Amino acid sequence: MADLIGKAKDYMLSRRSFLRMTATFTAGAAAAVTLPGCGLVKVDAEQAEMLANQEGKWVTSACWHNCGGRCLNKAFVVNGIVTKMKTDDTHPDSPDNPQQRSCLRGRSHRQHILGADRLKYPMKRKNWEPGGGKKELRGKDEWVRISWDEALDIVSSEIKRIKEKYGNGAFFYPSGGTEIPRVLSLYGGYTARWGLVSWGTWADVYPKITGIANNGASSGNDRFRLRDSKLIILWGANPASSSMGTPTYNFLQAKKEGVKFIVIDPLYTESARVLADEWIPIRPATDTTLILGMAHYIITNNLVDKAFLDTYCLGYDADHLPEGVDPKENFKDYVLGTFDGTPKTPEWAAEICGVSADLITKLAKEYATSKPVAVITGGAPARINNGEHFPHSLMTLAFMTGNIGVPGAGVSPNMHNSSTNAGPALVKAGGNGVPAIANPIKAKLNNLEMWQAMLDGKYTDGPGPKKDVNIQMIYHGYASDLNQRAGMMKGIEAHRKVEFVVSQNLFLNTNSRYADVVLPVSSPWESYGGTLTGNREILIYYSQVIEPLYESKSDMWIAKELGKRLGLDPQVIDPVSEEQQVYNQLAGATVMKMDASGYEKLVTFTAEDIQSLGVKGTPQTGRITYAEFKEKGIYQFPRSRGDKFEFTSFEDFLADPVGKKLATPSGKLEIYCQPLADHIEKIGFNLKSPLPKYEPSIEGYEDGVKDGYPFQLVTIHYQRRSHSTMDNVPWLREAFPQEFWINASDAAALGIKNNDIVKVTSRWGSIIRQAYVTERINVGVVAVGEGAWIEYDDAEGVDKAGATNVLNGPIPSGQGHTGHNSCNVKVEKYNKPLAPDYTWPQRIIF
Ligand SMILES: Nc1nc2c(c(=O)[nH]1)N[C@H]1C(S)=C(S)[C@@H](COP(=O)(O)OP(=O)(O)OC[C@H]3O[C@@H](n4cnc5c(=O)[nH]c(N)nc54)[C@H](O)[C@@H]3O)O[C@H]1N2
Ligand SMILES: Nc1nc2c(c(=O)[nH]1)N[C@H]1C(S)=C(S)[C@@H](COP(=O)(O)OP(=O)(O)OC[C@H]3O[C@@H](n4cnc5c(=O)[nH]c(N)nc54)[C@H](O)[C@@H]3O)O[C@H]1N2
Ligand code: SF4
Ligand SMILES: [Mo]
Repeated sequence: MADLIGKAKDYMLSRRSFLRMTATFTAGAAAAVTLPGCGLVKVDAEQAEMLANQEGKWVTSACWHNCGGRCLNKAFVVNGIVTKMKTDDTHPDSPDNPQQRSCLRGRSHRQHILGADRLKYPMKRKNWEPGGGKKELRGKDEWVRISWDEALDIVSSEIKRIKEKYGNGAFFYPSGGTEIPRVLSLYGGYTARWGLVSWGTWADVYPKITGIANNGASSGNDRFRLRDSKLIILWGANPASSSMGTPTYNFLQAKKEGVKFIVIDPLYTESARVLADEWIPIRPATDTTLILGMAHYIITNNLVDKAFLDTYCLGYDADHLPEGVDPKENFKDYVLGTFDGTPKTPEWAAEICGVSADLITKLAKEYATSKPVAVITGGAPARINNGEHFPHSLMTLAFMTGNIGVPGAGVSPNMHNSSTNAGPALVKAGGNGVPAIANPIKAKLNNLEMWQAMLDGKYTDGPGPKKDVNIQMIYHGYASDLNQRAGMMKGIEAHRKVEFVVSQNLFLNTNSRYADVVLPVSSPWESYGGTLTGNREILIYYSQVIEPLYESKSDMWIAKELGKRLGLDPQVIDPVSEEQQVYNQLAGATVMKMDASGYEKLVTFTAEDIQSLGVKGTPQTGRITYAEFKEKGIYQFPRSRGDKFEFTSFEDFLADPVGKKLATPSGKLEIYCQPLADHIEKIGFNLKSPLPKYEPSIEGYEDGVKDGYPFQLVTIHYQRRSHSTMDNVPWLREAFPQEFWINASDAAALGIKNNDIVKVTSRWGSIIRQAYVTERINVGVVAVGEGAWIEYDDAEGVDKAGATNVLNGPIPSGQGHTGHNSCNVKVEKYNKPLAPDYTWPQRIIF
């Protein structure tokens, strides 16, 4: 193996040439634009020559992370070694049929998968003993290599012991993968986790007020219809950093056709650099006031689309409320302040959101008069504590101006690869044929309560008194819960309290570092293959690239081996072979017929194909042969302007509001939404009015002012990594330095210069980072990329990596979805040096 890694190193693309490419990418507007059209990674001349002389083949490699994009990546495999990567060259690139080109992460994937810090062998903590041993050493103990047999015996005997002593409810499996949950479910069940981190309050608000599930693809326009917009507002959306792949490129086509772009964001983002005609900096977690201020102007200047509201909506004014509701409880009177004495004027809004009243007025006028307007919003502005008012009011603004259901109009809560391309999937994979196994235990801990629940044994289950829970084992699978959920310092405490922690991962990431036993997992590059979905026009079929590295094993192998030791039937845990699962997905894959009348089979399989794959199946005819799909690695649906697959959400409803009524109690768009209020009441954290009203967020701007935390923190999705995934890749660390954004005037007032080390403190913890002093962020706002792997310095009481969930508090509210962008902090200069993290030692434990 050492030799294999040595050989791979010889072939590596030089760090210098990679950084050169990164520099072009981050340098400015042109950079993000050119990504879809730029060349492949360059290698130095000597290396190019050496590589050219090698016999090898291109294999479609998985890029499977939860990264907001989905691109075609190929690995050149020579002698079982990956020597270089490339991206989509399966067809000529054009604006109408763009190639699905990868980002810097995809291009540095070898540095990740073949990293020296891959977990190589099962390891246990030196001071571990049954029941935990010195539990306080979790996160700082030494590691000891053990055999797979010993590792599996330890994990299974702890599972048995804990079940016997405390019962199944003591097992906590927070997230990721289906394999271990199958084992735990068959073994009597486990306490699960609930609550979303991505969508913020859009998650339940969108379906409650529209009757349509919020899966991203269901809202807004497809990429061609976006070109019909007059104005596109990126309302807290930064696709150039957080939806890599085609979204920014699609926006550019709209821009080329003359669409105006306004960006409302505390940061002047990469997307703003590329697209914005105007940038409106705002205070985080206060957007609702901006919306209400705009609504006030629109109402008082007779710009309301009354016919739209009367026909399609419930709750705008006293004449359109559900029966029995107090007529004072309507949106119009709330905005005008008729009964509460506070008109939500632009001046009122300006005080809170920091956007001037003049600008609010101008924006309102433009929004109401330049129809159609499309609003694209990431999860970010709704990723705030008790922030249900934001999505509710943003939708209402669109209803008031008839900016819904018309080509080029709409509100799209979406930050993934469908954000510029809404509409039903034009190609999709079939199911894998594996029957689910239900978890017999119904108790679930909310993201924002789980660590505290482990510390004090209580959790919320509805509006009644809290219930008891006694977690004694944390089993970390395919996720990064400790690092990626708010309240990390509580999380570490909880990890040091329970009797057993196990983590299966590719790396000694945060979950693994704080565990007793770590199990090395093989990556999808080392597995048989599979499918990946992306934007609605593509399906990717990746294949095995290399053999499993070192002693790593698949998640399923681990599940079966544990199952055997727990007396479970491995056939029930793993009833369908990997080969058959992939075949099922491919044979079941469907593609939209060219006349849009429904779906047909995608892949042709001959009897010989089926035989050579060693699977059960019957020959079928589809649009692409199995061999071609495997070779290309992608099927891309052909599109053109004006085709039958263009899409705008709510178009059907607008055409026929009775026949195609919505799945809400009123059949209409609900500005007055009792089901939403009931839903939140039932969850048990707080109450919400059925109307969209402004209520300051917990740890929003107002709390910061009140409590002496003058800065509002936003935690952005960062190009270095996909959440915490790939944070350990040194090249990416060097390219994206995990900097702390602060406005130049704020920095000057604190005596902070560019690259100075600063300490950032919230009510929950402290981090240190180097300052990026810039005009590209609003005054009073600071930002750090989420996902860095915590490096806690106990002596100093600070995290050196800038792990944002050290700062984000575990504050349960509303729907129970996390509010990572409402967080108050203090900032001060830190008078000790901090070396750039790409120079830090990697976490190599054997
Ligand atoms: N402060 C702050 N925190 C945030 C956010 C924020 O905006 N601010 N954003 C939130 C959002 S939107 C999200 S979606 C979450 C993401 O939170 P997570 O999904 O928990 O985070 P990832 O870092 O994607 O974790 C994936 C892990 O799986 C591992 N892995 C990859 N492949 C395999 C495999 O085949 N098997 C196994 N066993 N492991 C594998 C990777 O090494 C990695 O450790 O983070 C949230 N956290
Ligand atoms: N590079 C990279 N891309 C990713 C991911 C990743 O980890 N890395 N993760 C993917 C996943 S799972 C998700 S869920 C998405 C998240 O996608 P988003 O939520 O769209 O991404 P963010 O970077 O959190 O925020 C987008 C913009 O919103 C702004 N913003 C923050 N708070 C507010 C606010 O209160 N008001 C307004 N108006 N703007 C605000 C931020 O400054 C930022 O520019 O990203 C996906 N894409
Ligand atoms: S955007 Fe995502 S899928 Fe595409 S190359 Fe980057 S990491 Fe891979
Ligand atoms: Mo997410």
